[in-house]
Amino acid sequence: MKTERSAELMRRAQTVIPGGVNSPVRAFRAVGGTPPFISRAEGAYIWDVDGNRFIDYVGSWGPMILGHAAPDVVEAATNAIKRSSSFGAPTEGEVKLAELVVERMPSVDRLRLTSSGTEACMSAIRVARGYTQRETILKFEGCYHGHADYLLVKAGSGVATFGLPDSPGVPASFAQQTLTLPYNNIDKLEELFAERGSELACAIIEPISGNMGVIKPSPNYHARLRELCTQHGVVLIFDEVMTGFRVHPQCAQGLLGITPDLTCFGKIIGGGLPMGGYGGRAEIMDMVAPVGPVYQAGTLSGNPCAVAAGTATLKSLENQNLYDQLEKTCQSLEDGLQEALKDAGITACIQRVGSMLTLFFNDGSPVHNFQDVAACDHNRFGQWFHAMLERGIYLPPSGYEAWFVSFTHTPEDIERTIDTARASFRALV
Ligand code: KE4
Repeated sequence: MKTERSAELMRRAQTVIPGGVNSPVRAFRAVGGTPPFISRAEGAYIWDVDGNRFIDYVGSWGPMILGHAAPDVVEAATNAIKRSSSFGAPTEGEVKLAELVVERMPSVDRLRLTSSGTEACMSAIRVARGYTQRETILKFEGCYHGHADYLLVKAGSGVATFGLPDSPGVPASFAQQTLTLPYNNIDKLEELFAERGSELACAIIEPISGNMGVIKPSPNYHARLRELCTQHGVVLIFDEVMTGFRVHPQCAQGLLGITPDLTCFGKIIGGGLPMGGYGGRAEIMDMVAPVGPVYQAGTLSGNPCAVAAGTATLKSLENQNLYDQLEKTCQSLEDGLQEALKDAGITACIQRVGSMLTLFFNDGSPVHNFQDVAACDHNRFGQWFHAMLERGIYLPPSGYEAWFVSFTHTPEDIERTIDTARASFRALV
């Protein structure tokens, strides 16, 4: 595989951009090597600056469910930018997008758009704190909600102890207002809510995890979390930045049948342009300025080009049978990978929800939480990642991430992926 131009660009990039990238995971630190610099993409394929073509399972980390350069999205964004890229004033497009989300999502009466998922999550938490007049928040180990200081926190020593900063620059005082629990552990939920439920402003969770690989909630987990939040007056925030309109036309909450108080959106809602959003019950969302006292703002919030791209994307996701077709594609991918693993005599655990999938190199046991993921063989993942990349399959460069399949991945692409996996597994043994 030719890599000269990417290598040269990485050398230049590192002299002017930290690590040569604008988001850490892109630097391939978890798998080693130099990342290909991408020049263009179309449908399920991306091309790098050395002319290599890959079948893409990153999909810009989730937004590209329609495939790259989807014609309707390109046309909508192109027409929008011809009318200027930004006004800093209300537009009809924002109203239409908000109406579309409110109509589609029973739990959302009001929606505020932001420019990223991080902004959406930090704003939802601020609204929850303002609404409840409480300061302590609860998050779950392995879930990622963007890089606001008080969310870069790891669990303290005991359930009821305060969080610890998980990055330099995060003041201990900020971390101390964040409690962390293991994902999928109902007993720990019961214990914490019994002890401190009345102190909590909110519980924020990825309803189906994607940021420690794909992990499904255990049976009754979210139902119990919902009950405990209701019982203690805690705002339940579903962070659907990744799962939103990815796993179901009504997001993970529609798939799971759980109604959160607030929902965070991102990725697909912007069609690949910078966009996030948060929304929920009117009585909570009407706390948000200018109608309420909780301040939140953004120069490019509701940007007309991102709104055009996001609206075109959501309109293409209107019917369930599109998701059914995508489910068939992803089931065949999962089945083929399982068979290839078996034929190679390699044990691993594949976990999938719709078009989000992760292959964990372990003894084949199911993965329920962050500790289980950390115990997987991430060195082996790195070797396999490169064996696949060299053969034209572009996977997320970390064993803690989800793969994303688009509507444009054809049966031939899936077959090619499985054949390549078969060859790559052989290279491992
Ligand atoms: P952004 O600020 O990156 O738009 O969104 C943060 C965020 C919030 N919530 C969830 C559930 C998310 O998955 C994300 C961002 N996801 C990562 C992928 N693991 C983005 C990739 C990156 O950081 O470069």
